[in-house]
Amino acid sequence: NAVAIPERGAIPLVGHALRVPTDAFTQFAMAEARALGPIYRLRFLGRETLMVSGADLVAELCDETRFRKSVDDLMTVREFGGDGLFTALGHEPNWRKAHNILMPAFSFNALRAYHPTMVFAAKRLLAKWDSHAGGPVDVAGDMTQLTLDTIGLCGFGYDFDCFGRSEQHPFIATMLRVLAHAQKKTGYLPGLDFLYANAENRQRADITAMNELVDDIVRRRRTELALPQPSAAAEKSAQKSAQESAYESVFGWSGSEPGHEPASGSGPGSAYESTEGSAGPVGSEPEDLLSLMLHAKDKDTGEPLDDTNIRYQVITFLIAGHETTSGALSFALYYLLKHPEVLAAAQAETDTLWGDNPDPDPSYEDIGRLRYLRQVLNEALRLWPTAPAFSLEPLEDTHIGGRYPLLRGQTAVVLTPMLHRDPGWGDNPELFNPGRFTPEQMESRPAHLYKPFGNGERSCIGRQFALHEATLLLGLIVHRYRLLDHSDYQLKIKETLTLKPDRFSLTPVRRARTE
Ligand code: MNH
Repeated sequence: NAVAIPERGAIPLVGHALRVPTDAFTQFAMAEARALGPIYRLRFLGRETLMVSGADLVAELCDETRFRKSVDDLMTVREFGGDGLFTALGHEPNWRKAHNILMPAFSFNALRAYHPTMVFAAKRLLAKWDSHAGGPVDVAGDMTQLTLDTIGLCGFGYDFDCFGRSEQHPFIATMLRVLAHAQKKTGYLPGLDFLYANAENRQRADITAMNELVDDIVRRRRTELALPQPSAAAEKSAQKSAQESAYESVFGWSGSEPGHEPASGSGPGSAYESTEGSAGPVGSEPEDLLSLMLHAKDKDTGEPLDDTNIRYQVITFLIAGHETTSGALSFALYYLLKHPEVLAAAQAETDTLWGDNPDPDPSYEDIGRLRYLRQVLNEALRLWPTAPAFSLEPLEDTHIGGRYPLLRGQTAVVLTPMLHRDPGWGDNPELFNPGRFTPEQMESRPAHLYKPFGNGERSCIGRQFALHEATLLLGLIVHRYRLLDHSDYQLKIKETLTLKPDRFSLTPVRRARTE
């Protein structure tokens, strides 16, 4: 007894495509969910998709014995992500291979080893904000620079040094253009290729530029490995200044630049205090993402990743490893700005840890103690999950909710921002309330009501990395600054596949201290 699925009137072939603003797809889909309900159909240029946000339906879709991730909606991302982890089909051999190989880079031990590097990167952001002396800062822009620096250093031993350069690192503009185009392109009408030729040419050129950076990162690591003497490596990279050229700001793990060695796992030591390299002799590189990509072998097949796949993985991690975290930090700061009582509670928490010290050196364990700030972050990711959707396909023809047919080859999209506003969240799901994420609240709530990191084995591999990095930075920010809403900012969402607050600025002012 199948039941009709709500949908708007559609034009043959084109379907609903003309209604859909491709640069604001998520907000459109949210409005439609409010009007049409927890499940509705979208027809898009001959494809049809179920848009799902009801908690009970999502719980079913999260059953991995019945559904798997679909990349049909990610085809424009696959043009540069290839069979990298994010855009690989689950049954493509390279997915499990890379999953096996790269998981160790996200263990708790690995996270502990990244911690000093994350602190190092966070302090460069604080230094920039200090230098603004009471003026406004571009929040999403600065968060993007911070998170790109962090994934570059932690994952690849590569320093984008975003705060050290007068102009934005070209990778950022290129990547944002590529993502925006990948989103827009989903709405291209068939047969009108000539209309899109210019944009497509630029996209190809942008992807080539990103690949060149990636190849440079890989080549540098391989070259440094091959160098016979540590001193040779040290001299070589010491000669290069961070600003020398767009793509030339690498600091080898061989540690020639004070304070720039990435997390190496090769001992404690603070990444921003050491005066000489400490990451070990040339020839023994750190266990970061890049070294696993280059050398580790899959336990099942005994094979390493091939060169083409490595390129896709580096691109994938450079993008997935920072865009969403940047947005999450920006939304969290937005809510802290707009909720003085929440900001005060967060500051009480950091004061308990770090007292009057305006410039603490947080330990790894400290970050786990910032429980309230973690709740703030969780709640920001509830209202604005920065990766706002994920897609599933049934393994066999089936029904969901016992009545809505879903056939093999069709896809269902989980619309996370609306799942996160399901009645299961109570009467006022639009209200920002970190109290929703106390341990008691979390235990008493169905797990599938909250999916900011996706589901199952295809869920986010970087979740703990992102939460640690973001909590650490929020802690340091609220401990050091008051936040002024100098422009009475009104939230506007910018979509480039991920979500961010658009043109959001605030004014950080150093907190008065008693000493
Ligand atoms: Mn992340 C998958 C959200 C941070 C690397 N990430 C996903 C998915 C979501 C997601 C949702 C599942 C998408 C899907 O099912 O199609 N990720 C986030 C959010 C943050 C985030 C909201 C920050 C906040 N992600 C990170 C970081 C990294 C990372 C940081 C890397 C350092 N994410 C990935 C990768 C995948 C992924 C890689 C694909 C995993 C797989 O399919 O095996």
